[in-house]
Amino acid sequence: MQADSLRLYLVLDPDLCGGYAGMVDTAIQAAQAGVTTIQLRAPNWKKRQYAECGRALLKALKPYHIPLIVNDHADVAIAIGAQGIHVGQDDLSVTDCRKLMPRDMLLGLSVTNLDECLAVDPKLVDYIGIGPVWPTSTKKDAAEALGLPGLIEIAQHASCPSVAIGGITATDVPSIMYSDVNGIAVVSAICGQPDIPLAVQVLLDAMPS
Ligand code: TZP
Ligand code: MG
Repeated sequence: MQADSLRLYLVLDPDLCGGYAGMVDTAIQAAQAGVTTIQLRAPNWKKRQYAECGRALLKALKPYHIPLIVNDHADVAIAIGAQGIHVGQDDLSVTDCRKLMPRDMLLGLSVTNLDECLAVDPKLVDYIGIGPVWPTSTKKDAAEALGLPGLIEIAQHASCPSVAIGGITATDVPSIMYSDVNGIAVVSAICGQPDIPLAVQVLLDAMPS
């Protein structure tokens, strides 16, 4: 995976975006404004709805040439022809995902501590999401926040590209980007914001060049 694609990674949330249509609308506006990857994440959805929304997102995002990553469900991601899959430590293992996936599809893995990071096989995993950096109300079952020192330690040991996630706002972007990650992933800093293009621009402007 191009590490540049991880620079500003938007994770869509149906509650904050106002459902399926709101997610597609948010994705289009955010892609136009410069996000570099988009993930479909809807932990309470059935797979049928996931696939329908994923197909709508793929169609809407086609002109922008940015990857669409499907959270949790490898079968959905493969069936709809998404560019990637993102799994957590309790989802289908990365070894099993790779058995199912076409060769050129991307695979991301969440890590919440140093041991999980050290266990990553970069031959299987294209990127890791490290977090939560700060406490977040967006993910109800999030692990304990790492803080900046925890993020730095994990990012420095990563064997593949990485993004930081969890409670990140524009104010944190410079310090987080200096911690050896390739980008930041956000939900609430973009989803549900009154002006989506502005929210994206503020995050991009805060990135060190
Ligand atoms: N994984 C770790 S924290 C998190 C996810 C999906 C939620 C991040 O949301 P926000 O609103 O950017 O804190
Ligand atoms: Mg998961």
